[in-house]
Amino acid sequence: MSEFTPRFLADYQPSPYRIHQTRLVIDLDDHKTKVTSQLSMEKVATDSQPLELDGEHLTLVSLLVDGKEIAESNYSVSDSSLVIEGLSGEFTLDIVTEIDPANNTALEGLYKSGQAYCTQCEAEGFRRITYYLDRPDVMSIFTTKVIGDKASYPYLLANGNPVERGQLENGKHFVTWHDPFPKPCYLFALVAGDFDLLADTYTTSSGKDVALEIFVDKGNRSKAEHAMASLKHSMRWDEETFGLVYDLDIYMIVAVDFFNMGAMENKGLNVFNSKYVLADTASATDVDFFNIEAVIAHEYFHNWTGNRITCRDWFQLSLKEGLTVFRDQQFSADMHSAAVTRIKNVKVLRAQQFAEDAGPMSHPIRPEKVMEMNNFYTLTVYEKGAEVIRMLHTLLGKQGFRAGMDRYFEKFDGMAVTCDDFVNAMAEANNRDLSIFKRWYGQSGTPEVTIEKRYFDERLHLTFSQVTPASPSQPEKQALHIPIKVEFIKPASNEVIEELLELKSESETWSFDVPQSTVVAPFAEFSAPVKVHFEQSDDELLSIVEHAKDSFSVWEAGQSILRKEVVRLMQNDNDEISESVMRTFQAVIDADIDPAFKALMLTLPSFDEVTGSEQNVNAQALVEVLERLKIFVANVFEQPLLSLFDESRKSINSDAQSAPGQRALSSVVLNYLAVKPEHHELVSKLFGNADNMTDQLAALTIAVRQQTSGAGTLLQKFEQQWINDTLVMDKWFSVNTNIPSSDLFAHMEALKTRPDFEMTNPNRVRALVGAFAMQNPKQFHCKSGQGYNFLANMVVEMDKLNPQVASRLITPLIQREAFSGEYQKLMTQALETIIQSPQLSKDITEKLNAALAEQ
Ligand code: 7MF
Ligand code: ZN
Repeated sequence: MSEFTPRFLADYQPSPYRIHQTRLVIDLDDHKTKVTSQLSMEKVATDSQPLELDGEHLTLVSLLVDGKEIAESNYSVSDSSLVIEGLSGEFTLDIVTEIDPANNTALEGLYKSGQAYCTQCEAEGFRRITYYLDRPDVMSIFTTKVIGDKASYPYLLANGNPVERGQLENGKHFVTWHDPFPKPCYLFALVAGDFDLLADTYTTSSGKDVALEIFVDKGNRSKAEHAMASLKHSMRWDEETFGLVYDLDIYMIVAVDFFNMGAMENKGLNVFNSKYVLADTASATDVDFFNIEAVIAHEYFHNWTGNRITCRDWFQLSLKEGLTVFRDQQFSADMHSAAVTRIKNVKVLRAQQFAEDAGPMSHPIRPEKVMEMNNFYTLTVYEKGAEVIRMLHTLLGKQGFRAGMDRYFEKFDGMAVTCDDFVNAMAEANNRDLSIFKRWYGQSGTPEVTIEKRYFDERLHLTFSQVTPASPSQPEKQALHIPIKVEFIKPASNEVIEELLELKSESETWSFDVPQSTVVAPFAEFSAPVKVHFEQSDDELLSIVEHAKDSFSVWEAGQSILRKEVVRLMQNDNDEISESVMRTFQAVIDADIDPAFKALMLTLPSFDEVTGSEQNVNAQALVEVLERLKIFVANVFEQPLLSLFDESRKSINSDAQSAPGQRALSSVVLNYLAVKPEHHELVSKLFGNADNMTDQLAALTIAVRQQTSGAGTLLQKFEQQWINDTLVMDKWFSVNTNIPSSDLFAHMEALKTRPDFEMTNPNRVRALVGAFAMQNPKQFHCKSGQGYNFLANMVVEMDKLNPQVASRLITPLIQREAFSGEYQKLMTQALETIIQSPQLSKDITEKLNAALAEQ
């Protein structure tokens, strides 16, 4: 266990050596790829530190210093480094290593995805390609010559611009690429393969033509059109919103089937998980289309926030990720409904990030201690990180934020910097003191804000108090700088007043000249990532639903009524639904609002949203209450829901623009109706008539969850139709894990033995194992512990092949805090079986240590 040691932010030291130029020659071969690296280096430190190059899973073939061999006593090789002594001033290293991409199941460094070679270097994958200073503050100019068999690999790609190409003997050819921008090695990329190419051009606002190229598996070209349109929209948006223009002559995207994450922003050569590129209406859902656009935008936006200005060290990851997620969220909000986009972001934050921040791996958005960097690509760094940027945007205003961004690029373009540097640029450009605000970067845990309301002296007095729960590494938490947008809804007129309050201490009171029964809607737009405690009557909440201007506040008030109902039903098994819930549903069903927003208003809080805010939850009781509430609603509103279903189905054909919203609404409505067997026919009809994946998958999912009599047949039909489409078959595997009965376990074992279930394909494993643990709380939390044990076994199996993916899968097992004792005990037992296995990865070890230390 203790063979692994953590690194600390406090220990950061600049690199004693620089790498001015990196010249690579990569001669591709499945098992013996030869990597020749010529590094033009300089020692900048004056003390006697040796050069320590990182390297893992490498075979060192040869090493020259300034063209000459050196004595064996002057260097040493271990399984993680090459250390060279006696270097000074400027010198050149020639290093030849050999690697085995075909056996690289971890999918880090250079590996094979199907027939193609590709790379993934962030965070520390470059060290699996050659010995190097694998840290983001070492920036170098790369020239990369790629050599491969011409018939099998007609496309040989790397970062930057192609500068030379030619034929070689034995059917090989080569292409040399030069990237003029200095970059850290985590942004290096290489791809070789045979693809279909979708090509286009984009003219920047400064009049330059950029070649846009998307490479996909043969036969999939038409499925890249949406990604291409999304790329052009992203490029235009960044010019218009931030004045940021693309800087190379070519922008390439390659879609691969075997990928650990969503996508990667390598300079000029993004590599994407094919699920975030390929789409047509028959095979991809509206949500897929939305996500593709968002991921394309995210990776594109990294070109400025991440690549042009990068991170000094990996503790600063949120510098690029929080900021880039904020940028992609703003882009999605501009391209679609801002309200719906914001609510969806908040749902993810509360359901997932809040749980992470309450669990054993809780960390600040700028962590202080890291054992395995891959474990810190988290919802906290990304999503809470984006919320922290959003708070700056709220505090400084749109123009102030833009001024801060301009200042940031002026000061730091071409550099590797820190989160502090970013906030300082914002502070300087706006002449503001953000010293208290900076605490958001260093403090973990979700702050809790309690609001007290009093009325006297003809004024309304609001007291806001904040507490961040203590955590083992941070027993004393400081007060944070919290922007609080508040709406006041005046009685009778329902006139709305908006205020922005800034809470900077433990507690503060503001008073307002408004009438006595003014309704207060705090945290409009979800202006800070906090939990709020505020006693509000159902009448007040209903008044917010009806009159608040901010759509987030409207949705939040509706959800508060539903959350209160869930908690109430957990305490007694009363068969009535409260008057307020009835009034909310009635008002929403009747309201003339955007269908996508109506769909969100009619959606009950999810299992994860409830466990993200409640404690000591009996998981089975919660599943049962959510089911009961669904049945109540279906019974009481049967007729209006039927009409709503008909209406939304009709308007899909008449208005293409609102069709995704209407489809979302009709599936939320059908989800209620389908609890009644007499409406199962609607489900099979939706499936049978579907000409798009959104409807087809919605119908199939509802059929499986409700176990309609036709469910088995629909699963078969779907499988027959899509057996040759990998991405759609991932959906099929996922739907299968929604079976509510305990037959599921035998069924999943059978699924695992299918030839198309491969443990080496992360998408397929997540489709089965991830979907089960996240989407089927009833069986995952079953009282036999079978659900937990299934996950534990899969984690152990996966860890041997791909530690990064295993380490993400384990998440629901280590987040025990919300559950009552019996569940926590069973989860802990499952974790204890994992720790028995020999040779666990650093990734899994770090999480197990954290989780088991808690007990
Ligand atoms: C949108 O951040 C939002 C987040 C790292 C890999 C992509 O660009 C990235 C990479 C992980 C987790 C989430 C995302 C990414 C990664 C991601 C993708 C699209 N730098 Br790990
Ligand atoms: Zn990113």
